[in-house]
Amino acid sequence: MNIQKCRWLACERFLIALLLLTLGSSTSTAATLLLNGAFEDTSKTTLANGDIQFTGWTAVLTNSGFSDFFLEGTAHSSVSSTAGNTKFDGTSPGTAVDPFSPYTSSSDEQLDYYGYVRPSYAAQPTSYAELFSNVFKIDGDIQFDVFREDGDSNSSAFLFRASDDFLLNSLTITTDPQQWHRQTLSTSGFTGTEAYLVLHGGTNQGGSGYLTLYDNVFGGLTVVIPEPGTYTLLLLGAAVVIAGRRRRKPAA
Ligand SMILES: [Ca+2]
Ligand SMILES: [Ca+2]
Repeated sequence: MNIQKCRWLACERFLIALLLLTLGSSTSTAATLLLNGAFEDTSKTTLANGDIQFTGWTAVLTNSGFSDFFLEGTAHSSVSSTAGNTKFDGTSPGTAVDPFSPYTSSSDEQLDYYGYVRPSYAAQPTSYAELFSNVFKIDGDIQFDVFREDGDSNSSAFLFRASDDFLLNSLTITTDPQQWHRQTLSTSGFTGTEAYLVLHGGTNQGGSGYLTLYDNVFGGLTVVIPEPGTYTLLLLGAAVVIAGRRRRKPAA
């Protein structure tokens, strides 16, 4: 084996290792919580079409519905004082306890953020808001916490396959109002499928702006879309490897 061949072999191995490393780091990062699934990153941008872009989520507003991320236990013009004052505090016999920042006492409330979706102030049953998650790889059943302000809160979750928007499963939420409940949306048979979740909130009672709160959404591996620079690096690496292989072809 001559020196030039050795250099090419070393070069190729380095590039293959680089390719594998880049692919491995750009397709997924292990996590069971959806990206911003606890709604703690509250930065947002209103898009030209009126949708609201959050980290990990896009709020789509239909017929003047509302959605935002909101600090639990505080007043807000779009959130009733009843729902706004809930602190996962066990004062209602709900089944869910905040897994990340659980209320411990009035002097240690561990306040955190949740996402809310609700109809317009006029609260027509045709008005609602939905939080669309970023695309993720299904990694077990979808689990989330939900708080319905009223029995007539129209609350539901939908799971769509990302490639063709096919509805994989849905859940109509009928939990007792005024309590945090943990809900499970089965993903049986769909592990590894790229999907997105839609969390819906409207009202079944015209004129009453009942809302739905969501928090702590689990069940997916984050899908990271490679940066344009990463694509360039991959293409450049592949081109050099192919060129190297061609160059080493034995002469006829
Ligand atoms: Ca939270
Ligand atoms: Ca909390």
